[in-house]
Amino acid sequence: MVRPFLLPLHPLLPVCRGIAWALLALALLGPAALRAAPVEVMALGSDGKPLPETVIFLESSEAKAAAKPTGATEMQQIERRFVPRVLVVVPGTEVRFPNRDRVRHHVYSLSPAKTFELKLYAGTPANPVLFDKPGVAVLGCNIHDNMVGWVVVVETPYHAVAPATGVAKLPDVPPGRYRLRVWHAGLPPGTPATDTPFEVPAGGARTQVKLPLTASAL
Ligand SMILES: [Cu+2]
Repeated sequence: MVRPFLLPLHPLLPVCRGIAWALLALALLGPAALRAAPVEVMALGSDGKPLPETVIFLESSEAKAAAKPTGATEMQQIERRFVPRVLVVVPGTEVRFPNRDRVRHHVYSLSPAKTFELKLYAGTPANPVLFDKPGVAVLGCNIHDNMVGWVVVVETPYHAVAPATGVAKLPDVPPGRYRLRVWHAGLPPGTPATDTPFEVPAGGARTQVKLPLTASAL
């Protein structure tokens, strides 16, 4: 006979075994309500075409509590462009700005969300920049006026930036009531992210959002 959990015979053995099996079943099956699932958001422009670089995030009080800073995060400079051009982080994240070009850059932000300056440098500046409050920091370079990047600081771990396909994928979202927030750097400066109630059922969700601009706006 197989006694999977408790080997010594004891009067309480069947009870213990019952509890153990119940816990195992709970762990394996789980209440569906607690299981995280993918959420896909198709971001479209006013022309109905995919809108890359759209920032999608899902907010709730539970999401805010779950937002923990990630480890090393980078926004590089390659061929006089920020890569990625749009970076989403949670408050408390340190971002490095390695310069992969032969020319020097002088990266700065005057945005209230984060004001900083990395004076003329080559390579990777020693100190990362700490983004400590929610909002959008618009980055520029003192040397190259056409360089522009955005660090979007959101209080939720459920965020994504739409790739060229326009489909932003948030892999592990627990079911629940959220606010779907949508932002794009091509919106007029200072425009807040759109804010719509959004319910994520067990098993995930798919939706589509449309913004009043086109991919060629940037
Ligand atoms: Cu530069």
